[in-house]
Amino acid sequence: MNMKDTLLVPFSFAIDTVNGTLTPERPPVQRRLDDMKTAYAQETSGDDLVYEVRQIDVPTTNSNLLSSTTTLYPGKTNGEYYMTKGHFHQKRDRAEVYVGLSGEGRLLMASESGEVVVEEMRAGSVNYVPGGWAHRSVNVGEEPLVFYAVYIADAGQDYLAIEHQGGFPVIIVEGENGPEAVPNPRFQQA
Ligand code: S6P
Ligand code: ZN
Repeated sequence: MNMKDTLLVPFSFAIDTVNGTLTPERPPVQRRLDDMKTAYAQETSGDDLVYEVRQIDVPTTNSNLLSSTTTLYPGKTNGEYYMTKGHFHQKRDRAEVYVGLSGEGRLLMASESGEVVVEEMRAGSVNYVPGGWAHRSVNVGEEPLVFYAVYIADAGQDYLAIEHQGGFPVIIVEGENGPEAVPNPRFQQA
């Protein structure tokens, strides 16, 4: 590799760990209930803001690391906690690390053969998402769930595979003893 062609200038950002904003500012991608009508077990709609993603852009090559903050607001629709759309990486073998900054959440991970792992997210948690695992975060608390994600920059996001199988194998709902994972009635193994 010719480093003269690929040498980036080092840079820094500051993260507000309570609301996920960046300095210097990055424009957020916003997802509302209307953008996720079929993501939940029961169809939903509305202009309620569910989450915002602020990405620190770098060239999308496999020698760079893309990173972003996600601010996932508290709320529920038809008993299901607010969550991200969730995706496999387009390049399936690309891994990712999530670092929890504030709030309380669950990270759902599912393999293509339907295995499921649910991990906790909170300030100081580090979740390793190996390649091959779809991932969706869920806010089970009363404050925004804020986390920082770092991943190989050419990973890409595949949302359609999740849509086609009706979501993840489990959904997170409020149970008698707090949030619990229950089978997703819409899930169909691909
Ligand atoms: C990207 C990484 C996160 C999510 C973000 C929103 O690979 O996993 O930055 O993009 O949490 O979730 P989603 O499923 O809408 O992309
Ligand atoms: Zn990802």
